[in-house]
Amino acid sequence: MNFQKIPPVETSKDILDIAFRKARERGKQKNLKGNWLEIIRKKESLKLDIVKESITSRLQKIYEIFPKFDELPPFYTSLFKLTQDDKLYLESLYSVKWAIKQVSDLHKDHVRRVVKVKTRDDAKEILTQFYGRASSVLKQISKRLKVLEEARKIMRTYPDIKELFTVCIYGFPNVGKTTLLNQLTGTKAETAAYAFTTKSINAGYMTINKEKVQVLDVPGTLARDNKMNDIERQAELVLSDLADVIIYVFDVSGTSGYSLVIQEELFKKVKERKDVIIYLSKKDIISEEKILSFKYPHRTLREIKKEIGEHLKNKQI
Ligand SMILES: Nc1nc2c(ncn2[C@@H]2O[C@H](COP(=O)(O)OP(=O)(O)OP(=O)(O)O)[C@@H](O)[C@H]2O)c(=O)[nH]1
Ligand SMILES: [Mg+2]
Repeated sequence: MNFQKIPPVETSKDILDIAFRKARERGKQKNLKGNWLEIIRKKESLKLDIVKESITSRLQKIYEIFPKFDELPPFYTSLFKLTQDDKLYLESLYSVKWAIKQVSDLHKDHVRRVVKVKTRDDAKEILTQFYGRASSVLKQISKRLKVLEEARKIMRTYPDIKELFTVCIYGFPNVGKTTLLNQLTGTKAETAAYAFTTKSINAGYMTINKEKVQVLDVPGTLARDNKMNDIERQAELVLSDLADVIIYVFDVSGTSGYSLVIQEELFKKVKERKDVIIYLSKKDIISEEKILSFKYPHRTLREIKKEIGEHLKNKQI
C-alpha cells in the first residue's frame, strides 16, 4: 500500500467555491432551445446539475482513495491504531459518504421543483436555496475533512512495506540504529544525539545476491512489557509481524545513556524470538580493549550483508 499517493483533502470552502464557479462559467450556455420559460428552467437545472456533480465527484474521490480497514493488510491496521484515532477516522470517512447522499437528495428535490417554475425569480430562488443547503451540508463535514487531511499527513510517514525478506534494526534509543540504516541502504533518515529521534518506521532497501531486501529502522524501545508507549509499540509490531532477521544494535560507548547490562537483557529476550545479528555501534569512540572484551560475536557492515545473504539462502531451501 502506498500512502504517499493520497492527494491532499480539499476544505469544504474550496469544494464549494469550485462547484459554484463551474456553475457560473458553464451555466452561461446560450444555445438552449425553447421559449423563455423553458430556457430559464433548463439553465437553472443545468446549474443545479453542475454544482451537484462537482461536489459529489470530489467527495467520492476522497471516500474512495482513503483506506478502509477491511482492505488494509493487518500490519497497517495495527500501525494505524498505534498512530491515530481509528474511530474518529472512520466516522470522518463515513461522514463524507453521508454528505454525498445529502447533496444528491437535495439536488433531486430542487431539480423537481425548478422544472415547474413559472417565473425567473422563482427559478433563482430555488437555485439560491440549493446553494445554501448544499453549503450547509459541506459545512457540517468541514471538521471531518480536516481530520482526514491530518490522517493523510500521518499516513505519509508509513513505510511502503513490501513482500520482501525483512530485516529489522532494533535496540535502545540513541544507540545508532538509524545511522546504521543509512549506512546499509543509503537512505538519509534523520539521526540525532538524543533519544527517541525516530518516531515512525524508516524503510530502506539493499540488494544481496541479486535479491532485494527490506530494512526497517524502528523507534528506539525501552521494551518494558506493560509500559510501552505507542511509538515504542511500532517497534514491537515490526519485530513481531514483519521481521525475518533482527540486527540488534549494541552501544558500548555509554553515549546513548543505557548500560551494557540493560542492553544485554533486551538482547536476550529478542534472541528468544527471532534470529539476531549483533552490530556494535560507535566503535570509533571506544577502546580496542572494550571491543575485545565484548562477549558476544558481532558483525561489521560487510559481514552483516554476508550473513543476511546466508539467511536468504536458508529461506529458499
Ligand atoms: N561516533 C559515532 N557516533 C554515532 C555512531 N552511530 C551513531 N552515532 C551517533 O549517535 C547518535 C544517535 O544515533 P541515531 O542513529 O539517531 O540513533 P537511533 O538508535 O536511531 O536513535 P532513536 O531513533 O532515538 O532510537 C547520533 O548523534 C549519531 O550521530 C557511530 O558509529 N559513531
Ligand atoms: Mg533512529
